[in-house]
Amino acid sequence: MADGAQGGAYDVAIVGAGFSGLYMLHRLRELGLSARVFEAGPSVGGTWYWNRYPGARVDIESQEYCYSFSPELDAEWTWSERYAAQPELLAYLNHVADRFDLRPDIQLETRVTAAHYAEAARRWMVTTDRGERVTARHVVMATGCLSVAKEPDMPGADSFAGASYHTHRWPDGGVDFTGKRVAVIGTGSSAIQAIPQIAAQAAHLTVYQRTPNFSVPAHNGPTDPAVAADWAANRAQYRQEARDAGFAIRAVRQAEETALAVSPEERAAAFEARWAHGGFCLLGAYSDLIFDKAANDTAVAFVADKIRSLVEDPATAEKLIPKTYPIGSKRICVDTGYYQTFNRPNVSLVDLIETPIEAITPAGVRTTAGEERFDAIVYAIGFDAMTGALSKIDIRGKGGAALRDRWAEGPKSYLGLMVAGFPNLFIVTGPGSPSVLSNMAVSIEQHVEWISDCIAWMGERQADAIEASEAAQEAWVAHVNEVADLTLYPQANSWYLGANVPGKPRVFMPYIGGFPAYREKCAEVAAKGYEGFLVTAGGA
Ligand code: NA7
Repeated sequence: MADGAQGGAYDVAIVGAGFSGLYMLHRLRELGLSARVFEAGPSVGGTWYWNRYPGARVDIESQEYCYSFSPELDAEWTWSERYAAQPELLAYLNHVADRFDLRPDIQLETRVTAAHYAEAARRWMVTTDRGERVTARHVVMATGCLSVAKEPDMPGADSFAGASYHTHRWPDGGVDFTGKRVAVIGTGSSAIQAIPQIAAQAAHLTVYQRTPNFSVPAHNGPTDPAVAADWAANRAQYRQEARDAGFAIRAVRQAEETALAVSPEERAAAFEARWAHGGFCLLGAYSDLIFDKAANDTAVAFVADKIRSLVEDPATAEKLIPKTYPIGSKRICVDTGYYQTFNRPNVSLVDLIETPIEAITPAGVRTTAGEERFDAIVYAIGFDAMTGALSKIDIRGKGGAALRDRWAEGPKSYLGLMVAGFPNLFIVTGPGSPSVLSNMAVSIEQHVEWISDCIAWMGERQADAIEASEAAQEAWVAHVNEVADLTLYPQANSWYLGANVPGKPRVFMPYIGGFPAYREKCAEVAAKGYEGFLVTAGGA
């Protein structure tokens, strides 16, 4: 039976009102359960509320980066561009909140600070930064994989007299850089989207690059009416094709042949065609690009030549070409005019490997080559990915064990969904699931549906607790590592490995075995009565 929502007692407490939290609430409502969403931000939207820096847009085509659960929602929403920009994505999520009347159960500007499991009562005690305490049978962490930003750790960062910005929390209403001397620190996806926009406005832009990234053109533009019509006619089939694709991204168009099985001319033509199409599909050109270093080298060489052809100054081009890790082993960026921006007379590039930052000073940035003065510094330095948001909350399971202690050596979970010792605590797209190595929209729907089905199943059996068994968790973690080691991914110092956060254990966090295999495994586990989980009813 569903708990009433009186007295702050819910069936489910959901943390976060982004893509995951909104759909989770909708599904639970359909089951007749009481649920409350706690969202730290002043709006729904999660990632797409916070990341509103200039140029912020999704790197997966909009037609497949959205919910698929409601044909009515699909029918009434149109995407104006091939890759939606942040304002449109935020408008979409707000529309979803309104359309499904979700707002009454969402509490904004409320950060969950703690969640403690009361073993005898089999309930979670959830505490917020407003001093509220509510209880819930289940907690769903819909906290996002890239929601806790890294803070500038360079000496003197607080001393800068100009304006400091972080791409992750851009001021409402934007920033006017006209006439300003601006520094951007970082060259990840956020910076690569922001740099062309800032360069077009600023008097001068200096880009501080520690590790160059591989970037491919988006070829973004207004939605092609023929593409929209094709999707409208074949949406169900295309969505299924996405679910059946390794990264759950239909547009990758994964080829089956291997790179070295074809002639260099044929390979060049294939890469060229995919570069002309734009986006992640370059990595789908051959099946062995993420497994075989020699195959990968062919794609590296292709992109390096592209960079050389796009950047007029040969020395700058060489600095922009990644040389220390395989292509794809860090998420490739999808850009609009990134490399060409370095041809502008008002843009310069500083290679921090050659001349590292010594300090941020009151006037600007000092590297080993000297000090440069700025009016504004933009930090685009990334996130404490995948575990950051969970570690920030004081989560305590059975015996008062803290999740952050259990994960001190790296995150362990069963299917990225649950953690042994933390009954009734679900994670959406947690470490150990495909999450950031997949189309998040597809992965989120699969997780939300699995979790709500599980909660419904428990309700039917009057089960009051479910948790991952230690044995199933250990076996899954071993499998996640085993498949990661079959690929080139661990060769890059990426945030997939926690390598971007000093002191974070080096563990490959997402599951690289492919979304279809993962989805099948989750379905099989559920079909076998939640195999690998311990289920208790009435204390038994
Ligand atoms: P990323 O991809 O983690 O990029 C962060 C960038 O900031 C990257 O170039 C880092 O260089 C650089 N960085 C981080 N710390 C420093 C310091 N201390 N000094 C200089 N440079 C630094 O984050 P994004 O926000 O761009 O993108 C995250 C994801 O969002 C992206 O993959 C998409 O999925 C969307 P490093 O590589 O560590 O040498």
